[in-house]
Amino acid sequence: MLRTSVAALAGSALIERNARAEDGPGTSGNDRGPQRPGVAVTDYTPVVVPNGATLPWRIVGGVKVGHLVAEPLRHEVAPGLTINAWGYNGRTPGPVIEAIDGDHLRIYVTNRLPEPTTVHWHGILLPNGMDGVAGLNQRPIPPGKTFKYEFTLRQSGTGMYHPHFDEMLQMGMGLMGMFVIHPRAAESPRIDRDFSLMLSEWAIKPGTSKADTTEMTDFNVLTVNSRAFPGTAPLVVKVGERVRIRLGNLGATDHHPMHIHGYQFRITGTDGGRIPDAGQWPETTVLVPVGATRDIEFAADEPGDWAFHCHMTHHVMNQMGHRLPNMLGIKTDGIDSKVQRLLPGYMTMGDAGMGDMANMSMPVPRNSIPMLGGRGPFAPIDMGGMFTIVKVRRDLTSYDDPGWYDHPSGTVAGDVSADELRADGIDV
Ligand SMILES: [Cu+2]
Repeated sequence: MLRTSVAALAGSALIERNARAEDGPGTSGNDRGPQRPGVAVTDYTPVVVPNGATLPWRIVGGVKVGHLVAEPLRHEVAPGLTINAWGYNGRTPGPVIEAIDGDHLRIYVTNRLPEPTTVHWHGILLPNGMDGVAGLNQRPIPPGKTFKYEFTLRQSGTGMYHPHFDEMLQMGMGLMGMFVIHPRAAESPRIDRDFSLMLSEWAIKPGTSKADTTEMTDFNVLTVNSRAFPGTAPLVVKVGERVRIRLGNLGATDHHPMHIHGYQFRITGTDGGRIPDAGQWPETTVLVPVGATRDIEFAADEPGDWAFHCHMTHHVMNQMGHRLPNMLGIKTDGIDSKVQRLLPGYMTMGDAGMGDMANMSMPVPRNSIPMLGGRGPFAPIDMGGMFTIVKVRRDLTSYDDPGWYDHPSGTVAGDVSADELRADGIDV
C-alpha cells in the first residue's frame, strides 16, 4: 500500500516535471497559482488601442473582475459608412482584455444578442470547461443570461477572444477582441509604445448597413480595429521609442501580409507566446493568418509619416466592385454621353489606370465610402481599407494626432529641371 502510493507520488512528480519541460518560451511555467493583481503603469506599460479601448477591471478579493456584454450596436467604419454590427460593450472589436501573467480573472459575459453565444479565449491556457466551445465545453449562453468564466493566467503574449457559437455570423458581424497578457517580470528591451490592432474583413454592399456574413471570398471592407482608412487613427510614436504592434486576425478567410514602410521589424511573438531571441527574424512584412496573432517590434529612429498596410492590393480598397473589366487602353471617347442617356451620372472609369479615382469625387450611394482613401498633404491618398499611418516625431507633447509630417527642405521627391537632367546625363 505504502509502496504503491510512493510510486504514484513519484509518477505524478515526473508528470509535473515533464509538463514543465514542455512549456513553450511564451509560457512562464507559472505553477505558483494566482498572484497579486497586476497594476497598469506600475507593473506593465498599458497597450494603446487606436480607435478602441481596454476592458476596465474591478479588484474583488485579489481577483480581477470584468464584464463583457455581447450586443448589437451601430458602428462607424469610416466617415460616411455606419453599419449595424455586433460587438462587446458597445464597440467592435470589443475592448482589449489586458492583464498580466499570474492574474486571476473572473469575466462575466452577458448576452444581449437575439441568439445564444459563448466566449472562447483564443490561445489562452485554461481549464477545459472555460474554453467556450458551445456544446463541447459548456451550454451556450441564452439571450438575456450572464455566464461566468474564471481562470488564472499562466502565460504572456497576445491572444484573442470570440464566440464559439454560430461563428460565421457572429464574427462576421464584428464580435471579437484582443487578449493581451504582459509578463510579470520587466521586459528587456523595454517597450515604450505597445499597440493592439485587430484585422477584420466585411462584405457590405454599397448603400446597405449590414455585413453579408455568408460571403466566403469577396470581402469589400477591410478594417483595422473595425475602421477602414481614412477612418483609422494613426499610431503616434516619439523618435527613439521602442514599438511593438500586436496584430490579430479573426477575419473569415483572408490572411493579411502587413507591411511597414521606413523600418525593419522583428517578429517577436505569436499566439503561442514570445519567440526566443534566436528564433526571431527581420522582416518588413508579416503574414497574419486567419485565427492567429503576430507581434512585431522595432526601434523608431526615422521620423515621418510611414504607411502600415495590408499588401494585398484589394485589401486597401473600400467597397469596390470586383467583377469589373480592365479598361486600360480602351478608347472611351463618346461612351459617357451615350450611356448617360440610359444611366444619368454614368462615368467610364479606368481607361488610363485607376489611380486618379480618388480625385474624381464621384458620388457614392448613401451610407457608402469611396473606393480610395482620403486626403494627404500632397494629393489624395489612393489607398483605403486596411491602411493606417505610423507617425514618428522628434518633438511630441502628447500622443494625439500630430497632423502631417513637416519634411525638412530638400527631402521630398519632386520635379526636376532640364539642367539637372542634363548634368546627370539623363535623356528623357
Ligand atoms: Cu489583407
